[in-house]
Amino acid sequence: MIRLHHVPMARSLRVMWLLEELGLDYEVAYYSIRDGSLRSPEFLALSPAGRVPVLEHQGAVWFESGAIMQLLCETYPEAGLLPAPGNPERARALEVFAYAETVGCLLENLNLNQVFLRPPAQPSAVVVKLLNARLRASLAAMEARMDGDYLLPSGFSAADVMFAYGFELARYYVDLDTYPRLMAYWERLRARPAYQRAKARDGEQDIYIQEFYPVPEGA
Ligand SMILES: N[C@@H](CCC(=O)N[C@@H](CS)C(=O)NCC(=O)O)C(=O)O
Repeated sequence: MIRLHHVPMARSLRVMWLLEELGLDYEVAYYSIRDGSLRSPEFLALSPAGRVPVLEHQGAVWFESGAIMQLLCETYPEAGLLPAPGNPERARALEVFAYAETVGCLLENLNLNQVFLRPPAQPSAVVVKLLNARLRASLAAMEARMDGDYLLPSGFSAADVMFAYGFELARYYVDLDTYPRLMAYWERLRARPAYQRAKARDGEQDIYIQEFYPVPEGA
């Protein structure tokens, strides 16, 4: 039995997309980031910080999206979605796995400031400006390195799933047209049937209320 604990449009979408790429059957337990369900004792027993994704896989319980992605790729090596130890591309793949969380943490902090803070609390305009600049710099660095169809020279891999999830979400904070190579890359990824199946199961997101969150005036 495989069960994914999932919040629509959260990092658990990475795992959902990978499960689709692997062609595995899985159940989905849906949660909302807003209703307290991630803080229930039952969920905290699965995920110590009360975060998604969690994957129950054949009796094991895994949390942290990067670890889950790596474990899945290594459990199903025949899919060829992560270079094995000894393969020269493995270093690049693991770098991208971690870099995706550099981007993920910037998005998370922008979300805290610009989406989740409720009045009378106010975001710091200066902090938002810095976070936004750091996000743009992180994406620009990947844009500069993008010299093929996918992040690894050998082709599509789980590294693309890890990184592209954050690139898609960055549209709430930055103009993605600033990154033409990443945009062309993203169009290639969006066309993948597995991505489309994952989006069909993702569910209705209740994280973002606006289409775009600009840096506040006066920052
Ligand atoms: N590094 C962790 C981060 C997980 C994480 O923060 N997930 C968010 C959704 S994207 C979450 O569950 N947040 C709930 C909360 O912070 O209360 C991972 O990659 O799995």
